[in-house]
Amino acid sequence: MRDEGCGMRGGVARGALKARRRRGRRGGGMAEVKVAVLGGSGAGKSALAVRFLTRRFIGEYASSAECIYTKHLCLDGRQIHLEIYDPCSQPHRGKLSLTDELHWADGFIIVYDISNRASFAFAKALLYRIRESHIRVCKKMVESSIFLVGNKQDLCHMREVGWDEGQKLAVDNKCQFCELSAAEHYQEVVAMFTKVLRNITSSFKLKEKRRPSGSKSMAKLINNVFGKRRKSV
Ligand SMILES: Nc1nc2c(ncn2[C@@H]2O[C@H](COP(=O)(O)OP(=O)(O)OP(=O)(O)O)[C@@H](O)[C@H]2O)c(=O)[nH]1
Ligand SMILES: [Mg+2]
Repeated sequence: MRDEGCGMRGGVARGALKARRRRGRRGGGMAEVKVAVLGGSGAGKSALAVRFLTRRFIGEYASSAECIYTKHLCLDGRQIHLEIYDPCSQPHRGKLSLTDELHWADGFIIVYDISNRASFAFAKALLYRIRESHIRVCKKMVESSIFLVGNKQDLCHMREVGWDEGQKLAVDNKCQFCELSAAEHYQEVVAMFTKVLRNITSSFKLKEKRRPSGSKSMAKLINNVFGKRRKSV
């Protein structure tokens, strides 16, 4: 994966996610990919996003405003305009109204803190909420575009959530899983984001294949109507 620069848009109004539902392609064949990083308060959402975008772990991150970070990169020879949504502080017991995020995002990274059981329960609730709404849309997409991340692996001496519990939750919800540390594991963070992007772009390709182009579908329609008639003459 080649990095081609990044930027950040802070203070995103809730309406901004709604207004930004356009999917798939930008000009010049560039794929537009939107990833929402969700999870309980303090799980490490901003740390993960910033680590991926800047390679750095800063330690303290503003959590009063939601942001959309943007990055241009090249993955498997394909140009990608990536947008990463980092919401402001999400309380564990917050109301799980994800309507805007669900419409906006092509993929989700659900983060919990392995040293905080409440954050795991919140991640579980988020997964159920995403699955129940997406299952009606496209089963295949749900299975490939959600990544469950157990963050703060460096705090394993304070562990409250076992690796096997995270793995089981991921298997039950047919999503991918890893444990890592945004603080210490830059390569793992990049590998995780890369998998998410690969899954999303290959689901785009699948959709493009399934949907016949305008001229092809018109030809098919004409053939269906006149082809059949011709037979009966
Ligand atoms: N030890 C350790 N601390 C981490 C790690 N990732 C994040 N943190 C710390 O956890 C705290 C919360 O991290 P954030 O990235 O702000 O978490 P968040 O999910 O964005 O939090 P909100 O925006 O408030 O919901 C910060 O003090 C980070 O420095 C990690 O991998 N290991
Ligand atoms: Mg944050």
